Amino acid sequence: GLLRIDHVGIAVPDLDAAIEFYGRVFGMACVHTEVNDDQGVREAMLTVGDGTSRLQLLAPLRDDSAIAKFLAKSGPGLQQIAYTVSDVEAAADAVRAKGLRVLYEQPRRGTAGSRINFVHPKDCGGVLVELVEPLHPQG
Ligand code: V0V
Repeated sequence: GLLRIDHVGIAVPDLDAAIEFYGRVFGMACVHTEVNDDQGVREAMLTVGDGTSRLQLLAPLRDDSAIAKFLAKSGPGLQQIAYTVSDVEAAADAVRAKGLRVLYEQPRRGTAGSRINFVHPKDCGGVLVELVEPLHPQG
């Protein structure tokens, strides 16, 4: 099952400008940045309030990346909601068993050594759902 909301992901054209915006307007702290070449993103993780909620800013590395396509089609904005799971293979299997399309046969590498997979947005009411197994799951 799902443990909690891991993060909410927002597509942005300029990562540094977005980090500056969320810090200045909402006081959010950037706690991690990373380039994920496989996913074609430069990303930043920001904590909200007490640090238990997180926002992920996603900027495209390349024109053919998922984030570049999303920005071209929909513009900047909410791109995904991610749920923490303790076992990403089991979570993906459970979703597949309900007849939904999971994007990858095997999990791929996500932020900070996590393992990730996605449920197709067309099977989730227009929402791209990410399943995240953190490197060090808590609870
Ligand atoms: C596309 N669509 C979306 C969407 N992206 N709907 C809701 N939310 C999104 N994010 C819609 C799109 O408007 C189309 O609607 C339809 O889905 C099919 O789109 P498409 O153009 O045929 O397909 P693509 O090429 O845009 O691909 C969509 C998918 C792609 C979801 C397959 O974005 C993908 O593979 N995403 C998973 C990887 C990802 O998002 N990586 C970046 C984050 P109509 O026009 O048919 O109605 S990386 C990350 O989160 C990391 C590293 C982490 O958390 O650790």
